[in-house]
Amino acid sequence: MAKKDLRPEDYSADPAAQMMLIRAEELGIGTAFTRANDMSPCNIGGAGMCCKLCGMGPCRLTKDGQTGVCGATIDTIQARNLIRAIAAGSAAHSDHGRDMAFTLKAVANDQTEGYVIRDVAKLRTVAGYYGIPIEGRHPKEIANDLADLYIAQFGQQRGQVVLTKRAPAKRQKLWSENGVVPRGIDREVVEALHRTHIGDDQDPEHILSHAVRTALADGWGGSLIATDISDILFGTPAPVLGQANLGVLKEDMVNVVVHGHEPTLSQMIVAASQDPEVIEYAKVAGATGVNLAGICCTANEILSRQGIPAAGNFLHQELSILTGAVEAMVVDVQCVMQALVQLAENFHTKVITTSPKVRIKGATHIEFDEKHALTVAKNILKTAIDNFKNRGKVHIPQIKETLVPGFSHEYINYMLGGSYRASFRPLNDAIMSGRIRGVAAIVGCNNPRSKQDWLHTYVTQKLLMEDVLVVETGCGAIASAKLGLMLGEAGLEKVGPGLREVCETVGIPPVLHMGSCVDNTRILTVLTQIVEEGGLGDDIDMVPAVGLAPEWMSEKALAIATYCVASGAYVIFGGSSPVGGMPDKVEDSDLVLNDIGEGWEGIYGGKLEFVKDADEMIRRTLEHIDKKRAALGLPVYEPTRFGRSGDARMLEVEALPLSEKRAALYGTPSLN
Ligand code: XCC
Ligand code: SF4
Repeated sequence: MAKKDLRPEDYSADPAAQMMLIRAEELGIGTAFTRANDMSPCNIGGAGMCCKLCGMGPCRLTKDGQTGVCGATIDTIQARNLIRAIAAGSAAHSDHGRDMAFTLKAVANDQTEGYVIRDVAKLRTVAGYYGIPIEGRHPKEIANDLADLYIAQFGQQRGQVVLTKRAPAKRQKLWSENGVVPRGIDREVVEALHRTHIGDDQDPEHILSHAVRTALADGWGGSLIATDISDILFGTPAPVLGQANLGVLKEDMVNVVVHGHEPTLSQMIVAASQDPEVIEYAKVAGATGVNLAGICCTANEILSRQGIPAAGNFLHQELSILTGAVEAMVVDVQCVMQALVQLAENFHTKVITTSPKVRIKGATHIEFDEKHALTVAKNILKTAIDNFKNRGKVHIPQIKETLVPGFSHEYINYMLGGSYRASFRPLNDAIMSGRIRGVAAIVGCNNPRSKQDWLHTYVTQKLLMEDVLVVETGCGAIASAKLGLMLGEAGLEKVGPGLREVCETVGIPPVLHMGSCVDNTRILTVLTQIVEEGGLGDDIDMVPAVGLAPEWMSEKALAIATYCVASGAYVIFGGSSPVGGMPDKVEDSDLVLNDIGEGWEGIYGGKLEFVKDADEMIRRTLEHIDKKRAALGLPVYEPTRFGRSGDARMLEVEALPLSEKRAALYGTPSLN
């Protein structure tokens, strides 16, 4: 029984999603949207005040001064719940990083099928950070040493995760003084679980300090390893032309949707889909070929490297199956809804699990293994092609947008100065002069408890008008892509004049797609490089920048938030706080909330806040940016000071036909 009478336009801001929700209703099929409406969240658990860490409980605390059976207070219970979520999020990212490190090791030793080291320059740069010898060595030798070093970071017991040395010097000192330098990635996750077992760490601040160390093991550890190695093996992203939304599915082709996170699988499926033998097999089956499309971060991985279209973000996983046009949805790890299998039973779609870690009852399991990667990928595609004949009626919304993704930190560096003068100087200068007021990283998930994509795109658009440069990853990036914000001519007229001038001069969209969620580490790298370039302070907390995750839902998002805060960023999350307490009813339930806000700000210069209202998120973002500008002695942001120089060119570009506009603004994007 639905709690509220909601219409498709209340569920999602995306017209393609609205069309599929109407279709779902016609068919009488439920989705996460309607299930969220049917299921009200538990208010005690939602406030972080329910403990089920032992068999004496679960203890649900609802009154001031109340404790659990063991005597645990509300603060302790909230801190334990939060650190467990952060540990799970860090574990997910880092286990992905571990698998990447094993893949690199196997590639270096010729034990895989189909993979090569695609970006030798990045391999050499990364190896150089750690003093791994480079000169005169074969890339595979360097890769072997780097893989060994990275694999060792997971099981390391003492010392410091080596990747933390890539943070600004002042930041490293601060971490060390506060005892939060991660020693080994797995060790911090295990210790988080140990500390929260019944009868262990019961000082909320002490627990939260370890939460920081655990999250740092993710951001400056597991996730950064994942990004580094993905770039080395599959290429560091550079701008390509891509498309996003359900309209990328094709009526005359075998549609294979890849969903999840690890690029090892999706990259090989991309390769297999271009194999003449596979294309021929599809033709024999009556299709014109195989059409790949991504969902969630898998989408981001192959979109930002090869321009493979994105069918959508998190809440599009069920909607894509509802088109009736998907022969197979191939999933690996994370953010894959169990509901897919039951939903797929209404259609011909096969849900194919591939990871040895993930099975879903009722799904087809074809285990992926890097030793036979290309063979397995071809088998998966053939299974999809064999299923083409079973397709019934299709309903593909003819809605899609074009975008230019692929803004890795390396590419930003290059685009600002070219190969010989690659530098962040122009970006720093633009921020210092006030052309760019500041930077916002808008990231994170969809959450059916809030209208899909609405918060993301509202906040993004408002900040662009305020001359804030926006960088995005994850499902948030796909939200902006679907709305056409990642292509300049669709958006530059709605962008503040100073930012517009910079976008026109450099030839970039006002919203930069920086990759998947593990690639939030690219944002850390950009911030570090801004600091190292000079003029904007000597640590990340001095840069006029804010991180936002307006529609977050996953535990990984909490890990990301925490490592960003510990790196010095002000982070604003939408929705409700997992440690929100009920301060109007239970007064002593806001200690943890204050601790991760003002408390962390006092130590790390960054803070984590949960803000429901979109305009309030924007207000706080701008207030923070302006405060940081003032602290650096930069000119007060002045909206009318810049932009005239760009108007004449903009009018010229406006007069061009659409096909030429893109080239005039960005040059000709490469398509490989
Ligand atoms: Fe998952 Fe990474 Fe969230 Fe999207 S944004 S719903 S975590 S896929 Ni990371
Ligand atoms: Fe209750 Fe304490 Fe057990 Fe938690 S650990 S369930 S508060 S008795």
